[in-house]
Amino acid sequence: MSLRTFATERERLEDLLAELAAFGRDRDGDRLRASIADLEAKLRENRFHAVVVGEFKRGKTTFVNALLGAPVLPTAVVPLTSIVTAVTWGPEPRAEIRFADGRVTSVPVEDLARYVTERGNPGNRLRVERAVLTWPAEDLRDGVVLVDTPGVGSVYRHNTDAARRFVPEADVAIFITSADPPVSESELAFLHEVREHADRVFFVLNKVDHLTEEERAEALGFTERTLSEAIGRPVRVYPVCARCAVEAKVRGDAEALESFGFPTFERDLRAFLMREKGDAILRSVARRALALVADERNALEVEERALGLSSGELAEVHRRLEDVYERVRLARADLRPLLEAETGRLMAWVDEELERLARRTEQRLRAEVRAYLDERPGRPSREALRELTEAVLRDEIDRWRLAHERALAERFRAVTARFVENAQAIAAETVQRSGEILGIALAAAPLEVGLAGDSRFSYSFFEIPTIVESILPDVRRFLPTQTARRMVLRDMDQHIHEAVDKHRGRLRYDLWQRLERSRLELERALDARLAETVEAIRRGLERSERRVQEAGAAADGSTREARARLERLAAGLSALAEASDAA
Ligand SMILES: Nc1nc2c(ncn2[C@@H]2O[C@H](COP(=O)(O)OP(=O)(O)OP(=O)(O)O)[C@@H](O)[C@H]2O)c(=O)[nH]1
Ligand SMILES: [Mg+2]
Repeated sequence: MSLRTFATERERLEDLLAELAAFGRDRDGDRLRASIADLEAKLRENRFHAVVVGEFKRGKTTFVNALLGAPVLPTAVVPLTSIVTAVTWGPEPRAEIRFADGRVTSVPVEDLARYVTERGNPGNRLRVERAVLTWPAEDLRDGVVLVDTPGVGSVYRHNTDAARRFVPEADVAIFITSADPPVSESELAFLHEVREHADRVFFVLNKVDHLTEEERAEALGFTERTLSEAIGRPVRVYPVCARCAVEAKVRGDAEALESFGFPTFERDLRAFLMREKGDAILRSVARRALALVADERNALEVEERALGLSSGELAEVHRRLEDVYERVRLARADLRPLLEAETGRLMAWVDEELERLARRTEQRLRAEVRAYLDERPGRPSREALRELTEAVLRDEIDRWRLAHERALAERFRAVTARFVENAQAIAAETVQRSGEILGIALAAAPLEVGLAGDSRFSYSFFEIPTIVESILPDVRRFLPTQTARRMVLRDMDQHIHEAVDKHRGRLRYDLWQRLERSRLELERALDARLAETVEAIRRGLERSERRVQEAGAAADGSTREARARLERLAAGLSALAEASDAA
């Protein structure tokens, strides 16, 4: 069976782009270069984020190692992973630690455990935000980023929320459970929270090597039923032995690997990523390249036609075309403030929702701080209050993001669809009018912007702000306890207000920036398309003028040859633009 992979299809597309660039160079000296470089960057920058989640000790880290094919990340029998670790492809093994205060340092890969594990970095006293590892695993070359997370429901409160935080933005989540013990309450609660994203979750039953054949079937049946109930629809569960898979890969033992079902999982994961995202990216880039081919065809038509015009007629054509272009500019300028106003309205909605979040969080924090102080009549611990505040803030913000980010992206998409249509109409009209002026039929290329079906802000994945900082009062140590309690409460109320306000501000800024970036990217794409359309017609005219000057209007075989080259390119690109997910 031939599985279409992102890597192979990307290579084909890159070849076609290189041919198109060569075509442009041969005809007009590299004028397509910027547009093509843009498309190449789109392909290269693509990332598939796969986040591995599950309760502590189910074998998440081992599973990541199995995907990598080597025991790269530290695993243990005690709750271990405390920090999110991302692994991406790189020619050399390299580890980078990012701290909450923004510092970044490179460390030897062997030292990773000192930063990302509970043992090496208890209670995250080093204040590590996350670790990023590059590793030369062939399977990551597609642009896959594997994200290992601390266990859900771990005894360490500070590390239980990471998984939830990463699910909404991942392209796929891999939920790892095992039969010993069976699916727990906290796992079910977690699944319930992320069920909105369940269409992007793979379910894995790990450690099946512990079980007899009979037990395995039973465990699989039970897990499938339990998870299906939690999610509200049937799910498929992959039985694997991650530890055996690591060992089999290290030994290069394909048979052993196969016997625990790991390759089936890997193949399905890859096919899923291709279908969900890879296809969309390839299609989008292929369509944009097709638009450039359509421009080149127009340039050829214009060139041929202009050769038959007298210089007086040509001057008239130029004049009338400039009028058309001026109208394009004006129509485009009219669209801009409208789009700005629409994004402004989206931000107003965000503000309302953030206001609600802030009110709710403040109330909850005040209630929890009071409850904490009531339960402990002695002197309140500054550290405990800090942890409590952090945990509540994180919890509320994570939940909010889970519920709102996708909605915001979808709203943005709905708003922008109209603008894309408008710009499309402007481009089509420009081409048609230019054709009329020249007395020929020209074809407008369809406008392709953004990635259909992807409603997430994919680029934000690693830009999640450090949500929580310690912003807490000094607890007065030497006052009588009642007085201390009153003062602590007063200080806490003040600080809770400030903390909530500060985090709301950060969240707002983060969302606003992403919205702005999306808007600017769209603007840029629309402008580029319109400019390319106009530019192609101009180029056709210029070329005909050059030919007249150089050789008179003698018949030139190069046009026929150029047409043939474009047809070949169009055929190759169309195949990619229309490729379905059939393997
Ligand atoms: N028998 C068996 N043991 C496994 C398997 N996968 C992992 N383990 C063991 O289970 C223990 C926990 O594995 P980890 O990969 O550290 O688990 P984790 O989910 O990352 O744990 P935390 O990071 O603490 O949440 C280790 O001792 C692994 O060797 C498996 O497929 N079979
Ligand atoms: Mg782990």
